Amino acid sequence: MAKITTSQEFTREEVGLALRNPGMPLEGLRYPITPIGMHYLLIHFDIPFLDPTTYELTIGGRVRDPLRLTLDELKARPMVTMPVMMECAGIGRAYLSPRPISAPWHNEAIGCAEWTGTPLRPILEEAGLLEDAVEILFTGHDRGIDQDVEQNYERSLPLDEALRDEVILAYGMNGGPLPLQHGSPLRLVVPEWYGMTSVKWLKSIRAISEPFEGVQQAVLYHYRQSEEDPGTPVTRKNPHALMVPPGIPNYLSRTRHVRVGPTLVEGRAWSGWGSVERVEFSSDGGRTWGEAELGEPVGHYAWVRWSYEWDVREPGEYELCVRATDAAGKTQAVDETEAWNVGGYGVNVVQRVPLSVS
Ligand SMILES: Nc1nc2c(c(=O)[nH]1)N[C@H]1C(S)=C(S)[C@@H](COP(=O)(O)O)O[C@H]1N2
Ligand SMILES: [Mo]
Repeated sequence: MAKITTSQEFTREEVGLALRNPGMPLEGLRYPITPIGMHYLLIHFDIPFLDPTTYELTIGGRVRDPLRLTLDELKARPMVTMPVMMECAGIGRAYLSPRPISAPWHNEAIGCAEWTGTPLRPILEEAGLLEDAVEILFTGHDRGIDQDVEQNYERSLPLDEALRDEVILAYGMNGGPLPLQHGSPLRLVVPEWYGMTSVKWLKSIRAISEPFEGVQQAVLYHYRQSEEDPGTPVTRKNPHALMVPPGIPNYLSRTRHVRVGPTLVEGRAWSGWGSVERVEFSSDGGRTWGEAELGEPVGHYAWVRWSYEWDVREPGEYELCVRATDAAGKTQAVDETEAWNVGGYGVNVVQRVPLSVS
C-alpha cells in the first residue's frame, strides 16, 4: 500500500517540490493554447541528460518484430498536431485536510499545448502485438527512488487505451521542438487521462502479458479511502472549471479587488469523461449559481472557454466560485471533504476566489 505522510503546515519538502514543479499562473487561462513556459511541469526525479542525435526508442516485449526507431525515423512517419489539455492528478491536493505530502498543488497544475508527433497505433501494429499482450508499458529514462523502490518512471495502459488513434508520441510543442523539461526528445501524450499517463523522455515501449504492478501504477495513483483500501486506479480527468481571478491581487494574500460595476469573469473548463455541457458561476460562495456562457472548444481534447457577465452593485466581501458539469453528468465537489482521498488525487473541488468590491 502507499505510504502517505500528512501535515497541516507546508513542509520544506513541499516547498522544494513546488519550486521544481511550477504551475500555470491562472491568468494564463486567457490563452486558448498555453504559451511555452506557462504550462505546468511535473518531474518526479531529475530531467535526464539525453542526446537527441543518438536517441533511439525501442519497441519490444510481446511483439512479433521488435523495433528500434531514431528521432529522424519517428519524424518521417505520419505527423499529427493537436491541442491537448493536460492536468496533473495531484491538482487540488493542498486544499485537503489531512493533506498528503507530495507536490502541493492548488489550482495551477494545468496547461493546454499543441502537441506534434506521430500516432502510436501504427507503430504497435508494425511491431505486431502477440495474442497474449494485455498492456503496453511506457518507460522513461528518468530514474529515482519512491516508496523505497528504485525505478525508472514508468506506467502502463490497457491495450484498448494504448490503441486509441489520438494517442501520440510527441516531439514538438506549440509549433517548436519539445522542451527538455516537457520530455524531449520524445514523450507520450494520452488525451483525456490525467498527466501521469503521458510518460516523458521515453526509453522503451513494451507489450506485456500481465498487468503492470510498478510503484507509479499499483501503489500510487489510486483513489483510496484508507491506507488499507485497495482503491481504484486514477484514469481520466474529472470535470473541472477554473477562472482567471478578476481585478487586481493583493501581493501576499492573493485576495482580489474590483470596482462596483460590470466585470467579465472568464476561464476554461474540461473533462476527460465527455464534453463540458454546463458551467455555473457563483458570487456568494456557492449558495446560488448562474449559467455561464460556453464558447467553442479549442479542440476535441482541449478545453472550452466560458464567461459570465457579473454586474456587482454592492461594495463588500464576495467569494467567487465556478463549477463544470460534463456529458456524463459528472460535476465538481463543492466541499473538499467530498473529494478527500489518501493520495490526494483527482481533487476537483470548486475554485474559491475571495474578492472585495469597492
Ligand atoms: N518520465 C516521466 N514522465 C512523466 C513524469 C515524470 O516524472 N517522468 N511525470 C508525469 C506527471 S505526474 C505529469 S502530471 C505529466 C506532466 O507533464 P508536463 O511536465 O509536460 O506538464 O508528466 C508525466 N510524465
Ligand atoms: Mo501529475
